[in-house]
Amino acid sequence: MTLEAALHGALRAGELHLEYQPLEDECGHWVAVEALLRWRSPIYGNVTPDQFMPLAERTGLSLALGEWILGQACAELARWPSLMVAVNISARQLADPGLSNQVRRALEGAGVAPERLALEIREAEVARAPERSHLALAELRAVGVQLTLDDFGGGHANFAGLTQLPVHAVKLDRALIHRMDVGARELALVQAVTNLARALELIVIAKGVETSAQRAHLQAMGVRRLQGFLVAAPLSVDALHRHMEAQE
Ligand code: G
Ligand code: G
Ligand code: NA
Ligand code: MN
Repeated sequence: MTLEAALHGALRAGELHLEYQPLEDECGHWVAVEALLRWRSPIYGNVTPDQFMPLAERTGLSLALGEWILGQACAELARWPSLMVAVNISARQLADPGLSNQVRRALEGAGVAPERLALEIREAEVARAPERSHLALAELRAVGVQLTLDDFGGGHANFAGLTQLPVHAVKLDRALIHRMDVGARELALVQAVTNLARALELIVIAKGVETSAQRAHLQAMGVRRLQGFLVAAPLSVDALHRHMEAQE
């Protein structure tokens, strides 16, 4: 069976699930989680989204996957009243005129308030279709969800466009965070991007934080949301649940 055929059956066969990677606040409390799609295929073994999302985008299957992910993440979120959940939205989904209604239905179905859902849109995708993306984001914003520009500063940075983009937060690209270890100029870059975002009244989130030196620098810069292996790797629902019970 081809990967494409296997992926088509995966949703119905229950081979997909979500893991959740936490984001910590300045006190080290977990305040949000990012939903990350996982596929355990009986034929191909564990397949990462890097391997199958491009295929799902080409075939349009990412629309059905995306709808399932939104519903599942909202349903699972109902278990953790103190957390927000972030869901990645693909380019196809963002281009789909039905997206904002789909988001509304997922929230209503799970009885989750819109403010507790964040949607992450990759900057590269906004850059590819700026006008259409802008309209889609404005519509989602009207639903009341939080909007995050993902992988910000990762080579597609459109600083001029950022002043008009209806997002609440930017998530700094992992490469920016990793390069902080290189030296003072790399640190200065992260500081400058952070200052820019803050001047535009955007929340700044860092992903890919792996070392306590990175955490210390980011905290000194006033970055209050950190995500990465230093905080925690992506967790199963059960592992997250155990942690949340212990944190209460
Ligand atoms: O979690 P992992 O390293 O396997 O993710 C690899 C890539 O796939 C990342 O860029 C991530 O944003 C993306 N990804 C993970 N889960 C989802 C999802 O639910 N929807 C979309 N569109 N992308 C996802
Ligand atoms: O592109 P995105 O950040 O959405 O990809 C998420 C994936 O990145 C997760 O599946 C996870 O395995 C991986 N990841 C999460 N935290 C870190 C980190 O601190 N360092 C690295 N290298 N990868 C990470
Ligand atoms: Na990855
Ligand atoms: Mn993301």
